[in-house]
Amino acid sequence: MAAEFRKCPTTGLMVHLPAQALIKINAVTSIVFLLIGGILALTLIFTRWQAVHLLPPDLFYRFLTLHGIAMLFAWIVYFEVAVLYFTSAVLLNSRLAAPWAGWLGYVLMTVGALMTTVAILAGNSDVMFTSYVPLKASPLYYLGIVLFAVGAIIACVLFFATLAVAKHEKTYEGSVPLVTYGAAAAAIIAIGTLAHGAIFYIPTGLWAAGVIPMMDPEAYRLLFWGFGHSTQQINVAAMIACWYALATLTVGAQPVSEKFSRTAFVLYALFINVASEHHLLWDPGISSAHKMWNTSYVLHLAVLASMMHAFSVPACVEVALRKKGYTKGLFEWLKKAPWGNPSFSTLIFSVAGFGFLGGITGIMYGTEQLNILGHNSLRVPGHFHATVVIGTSMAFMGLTYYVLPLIFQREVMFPTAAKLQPYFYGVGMWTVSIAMMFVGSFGVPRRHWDITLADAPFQYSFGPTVDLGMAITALGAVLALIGGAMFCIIAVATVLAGKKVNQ
Ligand code: HEM
Ligand SMILES: [Cu+2]
Repeated sequence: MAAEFRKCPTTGLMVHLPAQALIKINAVTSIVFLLIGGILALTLIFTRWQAVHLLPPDLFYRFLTLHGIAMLFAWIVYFEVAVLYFTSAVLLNSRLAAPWAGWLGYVLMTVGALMTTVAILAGNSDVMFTSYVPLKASPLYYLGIVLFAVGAIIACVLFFATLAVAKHEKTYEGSVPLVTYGAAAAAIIAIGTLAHGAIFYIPTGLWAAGVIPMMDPEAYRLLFWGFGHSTQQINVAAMIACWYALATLTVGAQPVSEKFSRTAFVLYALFINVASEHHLLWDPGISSAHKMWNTSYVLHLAVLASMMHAFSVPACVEVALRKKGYTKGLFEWLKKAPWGNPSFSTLIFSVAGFGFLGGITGIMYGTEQLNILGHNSLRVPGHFHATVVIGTSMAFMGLTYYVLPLIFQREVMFPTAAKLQPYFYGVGMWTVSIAMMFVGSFGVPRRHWDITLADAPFQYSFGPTVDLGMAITALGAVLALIGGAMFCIIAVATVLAGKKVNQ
């Protein structure tokens, strides 16, 4: 048994080698999809910027569909699976309950992701990631997503089985660490969410295959967002678990109050799924009273949880830095913070971006009247690139800089580039998000190939302010793409050729 473990010289943790292998393969696969999604993003932005207008319409919608799937499903979920194995087996010094199940999950996810990718590239599944009925994709598209979801459910079950094994075999003392607790909140939300996904993707696939005569679009949208909104909450819970991990790893911070932070995670598990109807605020099929109850009351219990974390994470960083002696004035601790450590700068970009850009705009667009004004405009992708990109994706990037030495046992290559990478990506994505929201508030639609309506009997122009806004969006995207490429190159080069450490 012991041969299956190695002792990490840096952290003293006992690392289960089969768990380590699964963490590696999931992390590498996620980064491959990030690279694919990033290249597609470049083509999208340069199509939306009318001065370049790169892609023809069919390719625009095809790449838009694949960008959403590669990023939001593949990059994020593979990484989350790696986080689940890390926070259960590694952080608890435990063996992974059943490594074979981890591999089964990985194979299902990968076969599924490839099926959906092939279906999209084949050109008969240009349905965008929401695949709203009556848009119809090839049955392969839905089958791929279902297999992917089943694989991810297996990973969540394996996470809980490993927690049970660790408890039974007494591999840790006291209660599980906060990071594992946060990952558990994410996994609880995930199991319900992914099952939800199967409930409507299966009949929709059967409808696309001609087995079922019709799908009700209204029911589809409701079920889709029961899944689609909740998947974002898995990301939020996983991101916040990463925030606590990064605060500890970078400045040695400890939660100011464990109870406070744990209560906030419980609020997520209880309330976050209920606010799904903020995606349907314009939908004629649901009554206003119902929508308002759902989004204007219940939503705030989940928002409360985010506010609790948004105060407690910076607070624990401040306390840790003040303990190091940076006590002069109000902000010496902030000035003397390790800004050259990419995981730290990433943490700050992520917390501030998720809170100020993503969170505040999310609450605004979750209000019925404001939502109706901004719906289907570029405000919406502006908002969610702040949450899933600046928030979640950056937190995952920050953690990668520690996963490389601790799990891959390699020294991060190109340290100067690594230092700069978060600034390129962070400043770029902040620019993209703000500029998208800005032009969206002028009415520029989302998912639109040609805002001049060149093929229509009349021409349309939003005017110079919007043209400038779109150019700034493209400029931000270029910065972000440089940062994204730097991240992928550093990670892949380190995995393949980094100097071996911690052997
Ligand atoms: C360099 C980074 C990125 C850039 C420049 C970028 C850019 C874009 C653009 C231009 C669109 C199309 C907006 C529209 O016309 O409606 C888009 C859509 C989208 N992006 Fe990104 N993106 C990036 C990274 C990401 C990441 C990391 C994720 C997820 C984790 C993501 C998730 C999405 C989703 C879900 C959509 C919507 C797809 C749809 O409407 O069906 N993006 N992105
Ligand atoms: Cu939502």
